[in-house]
Amino acid sequence: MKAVSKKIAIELYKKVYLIRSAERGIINNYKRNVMKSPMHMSMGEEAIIAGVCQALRRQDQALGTYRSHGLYLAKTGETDGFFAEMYGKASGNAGGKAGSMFLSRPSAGLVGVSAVVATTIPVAAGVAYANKVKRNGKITTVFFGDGAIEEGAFWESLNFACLKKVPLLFVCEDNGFAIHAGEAARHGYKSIADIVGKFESNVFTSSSTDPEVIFEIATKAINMIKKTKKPSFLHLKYYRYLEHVGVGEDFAVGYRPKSEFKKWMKADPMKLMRGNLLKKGIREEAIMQLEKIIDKKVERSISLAENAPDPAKSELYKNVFYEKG
Ligand SMILES: Cc1ncc(C[n+]2csc(CCOP(=O)(O)OP(=O)(O)O)c2C)c(N)n1
Repeated sequence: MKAVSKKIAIELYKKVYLIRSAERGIINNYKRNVMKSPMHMSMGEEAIIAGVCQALRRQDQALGTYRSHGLYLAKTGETDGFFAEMYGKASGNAGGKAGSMFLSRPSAGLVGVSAVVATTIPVAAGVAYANKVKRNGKITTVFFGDGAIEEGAFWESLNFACLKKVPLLFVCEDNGFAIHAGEAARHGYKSIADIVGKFESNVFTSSSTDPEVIFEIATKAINMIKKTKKPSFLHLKYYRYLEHVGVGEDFAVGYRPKSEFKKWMKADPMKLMRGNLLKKGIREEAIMQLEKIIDKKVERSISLAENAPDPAKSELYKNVFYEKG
């Protein structure tokens, strides 16, 4: 692995820490029932999100799933609209109508995310195809869980993207579970990387939780899209720290042992990235200062969201599809 510069390492840590800090803010307040949106937390997946987003330019696009707090924060860097959206307030990024599961910010390249498994994959293939036709040089990324591979939409999109050679980066974030169902109960195949490798694509795999490693792989994958004019596919393993939906642990359910969590925690993305900064000679006090700034930004956004007005009644039917009846 080539050494990542100090500048990029700091940017990676800022992304990872922002995601962790923002989600801590959600956990601390969610139990007061002030945020009405179901929460699918990003904790554990930060290396993937930070690493891939760091390899993208602002104008490059991303689409994701209901588990996209991290993606929104890494792609936009903003927290005011994020938290107001969690609180369903008028100042929310989508006026309080999207909540946690439908985040978007096209101006920062976040095209959209969806609560319906696999639905943004064909949209991403279309966005990437449009970029190819327009010759604008943009790269599109689509993040999805391993459960999405069981949907026909994934295979149709993969085939279309490889046939038309669109500038698309597929990112499979594989935590081994679809809600509580493990791989053995779902997969009729041995290795997704082997299968996708038979398509006209560039395939990369990793189970690293080091944001620097993921950044390097994502950079290679993007360079390969440009060089070969074929889509790239990342198969990346991670461990979901919290329950499928909600802000607590779920080890008592019995589908996965806490010992696994403890093993993955030894290579926690935030811990690894903090260690990387220290190894690069960045001082502990400088890191703490950076963390303090991010925590303050999160606290301020939460306070603004708490005190923001609800959307006006007159806004209820604006920008939504509904049947008059
Ligand atoms: C089309 C569709 N089928 C079923 C569901 C219910 N559902 C929500 S999340 C989920 C599991 C998806 O697992 P995975 O894609 O691996 O993502 P993860 O939640 O692990 O990030 C399911 C089945 C849904 N939202 N959409």
